[in-house]
Amino acid sequence: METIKSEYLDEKLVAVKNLDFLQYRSKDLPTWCPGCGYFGIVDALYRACRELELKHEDIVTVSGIGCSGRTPIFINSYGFHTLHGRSIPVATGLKLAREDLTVFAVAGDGDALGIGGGHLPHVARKNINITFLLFDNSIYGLTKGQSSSTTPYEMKTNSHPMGNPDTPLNPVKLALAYGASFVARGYAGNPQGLKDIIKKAIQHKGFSFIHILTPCVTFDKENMTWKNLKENVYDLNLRKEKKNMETAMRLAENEPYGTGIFFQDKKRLHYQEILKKMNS
Ligand SMILES: Cc1ncc(C[n+]2csc(CCOP(=O)(O)OP(=O)(O)O)c2C)c(N)n1
Ligand code: SF4
Repeated sequence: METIKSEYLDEKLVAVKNLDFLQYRSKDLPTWCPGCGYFGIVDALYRACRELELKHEDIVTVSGIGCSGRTPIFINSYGFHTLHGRSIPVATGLKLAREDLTVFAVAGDGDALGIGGGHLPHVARKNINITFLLFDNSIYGLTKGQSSSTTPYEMKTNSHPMGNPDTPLNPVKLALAYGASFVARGYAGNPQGLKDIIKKAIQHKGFSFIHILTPCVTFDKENMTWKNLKENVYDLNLRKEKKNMETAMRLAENEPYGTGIFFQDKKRLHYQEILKKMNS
């Protein structure tokens, strides 16, 4: 695939080895706070698209509302900034209408597990062939630091200055329990590792769920910080365990910082394959 000519990319920079993934970056440079983990996530996404040689016109990124909701604006492809919590149903409709496209749905932890939490079980059980990226910074970023569905118990936030009284959800366990056929976790501070996971998720036939640990440097100074993540994140492959559901559930329960693929069912038919089979 040739690097596209572009008025907004410095061609000399792009010509430097391995920087041509920048062609997937849009001319609207990210408005996220300096140091936000989301920069690492889109970096990984650009690299995955480049390595799979996806055409710009064949990619669609669908988002909800939140700082994460701005993601499609920063990708040089098609995108849809939808309603709060609705990236999954919109991405589902799109994929059903245009099976040929690579469809990403993205959402923050509030977007995905709070207001939009009801969509996750259904996209998983139907095995819709899209890639879902959950940007989990364990806080509401855009609305200035309220507790979310993944904020740790007792953590002080702007909505709970005396401490969060709620028990957090475990996104990987949820995705496994809902029957997602591909469940993984990545880390915004390791774009190369996250890129490899995203590539495998795109290639997976069925619903792929990627839980991404990513700091909100502005509103979380104690939990999901760069320092905390850097010290604790590790590669699950080091565990050398069999990749079955039982192991995946145990790792999801016990290893909040393990990254890699927890579970993948390569044999299960995805939704459109099932419909074709039924109609044949
Ligand atoms: C129906 C509706 N309810 C509430 C809001 C306010 N709101 C906007 S973004 C957001 C939460 C954002 O947090 P998260 O999904 O974790 O994303 P982040 O900003 O951290 O990327 C809320 C509550 C809204 N825009 N629409
Ligand atoms: S508020 Fe938090 S999540 Fe939003 S851009 Fe800033 S650092 Fe990132």
